[in-house]
Amino acid sequence: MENEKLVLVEIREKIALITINRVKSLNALNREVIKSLLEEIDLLEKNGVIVGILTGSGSKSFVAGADISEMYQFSPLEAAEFASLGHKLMRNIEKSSIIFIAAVNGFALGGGCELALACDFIYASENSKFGFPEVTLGIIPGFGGTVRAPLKIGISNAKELIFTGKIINSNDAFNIGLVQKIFLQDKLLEECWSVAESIQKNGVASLKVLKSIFASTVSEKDLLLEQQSFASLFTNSEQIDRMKKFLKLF
Ligand code: CO8
Repeated sequence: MENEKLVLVEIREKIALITINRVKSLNALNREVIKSLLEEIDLLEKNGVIVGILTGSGSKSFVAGADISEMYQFSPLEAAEFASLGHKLMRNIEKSSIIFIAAVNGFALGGGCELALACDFIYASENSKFGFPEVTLGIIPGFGGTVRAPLKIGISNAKELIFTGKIINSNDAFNIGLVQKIFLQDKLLEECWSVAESIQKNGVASLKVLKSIFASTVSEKDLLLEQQSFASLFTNSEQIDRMKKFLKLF
């Protein structure tokens, strides 16, 4: 089990299923997972994959956020490096020529919700849950959520979710435009493959040009501001206290 790959990839007909595989931690993103995702996505692009379906292992979680057990002891410098690594992954997904469908099969919280937002659109299982619990941990979204959520769901919906840290179900996520379609959990991947096949039949050059146009709608300057603000909170005892509380360390 220890030696299992953190990211699993299956390719069929220029469509790749990419599965984050850390089931025991609800697929939380640590540095290793982020680096593996970066490497796998780079390889897929080099191999001419046209559509990627990104999901989480198991039936409970897509990604339950950045790994709190790794983050809680970060210095501001380490937090800045982690945010930079996460931003690189999200931006690579956005700028890549591959069209990414997030297949959200459970919790998509914090960095998990941000990862889904970096994909081109989101399909979800009916049991999925979304939110930005960062404020409950004394931090802020640090993988681009403050930039991409307002673009996708509007500034007030984004502020409501981010300021409250509340967790919403798939129907509420659908109603604010965060999720494009909801499926029964055992049909989610099948439906994603079917849409991926319909996209994959289209002109490859058209898809590539579209990806780059859409990527340019996200402001690099705003992403950098979030990255720097995120790191600044790691000088604050609230962050350590709140994260230790989640980890039951006192
Ligand atoms: N990090 C590390 N471990 C986690 C995480 C996480 N984000 N989420 C769950 N786990 C672990 C739990 O600690 C637990 O481990 P163990 O079995 O060893 O005790 C295991 O996964 C199962 O979790 P639970 O027992 O808590 O399962 P429940 O069904 O009771 O609850 C929840 C599920 C509601 C998802 C709950 O686990 C939870 O609240 N998780 C944390 C969610 C969260 O706050 N996510 C946001 C994290 S912050 C973030 O993502 C910031 C992103 C920006 C980073 C910027 C770069 C630096």
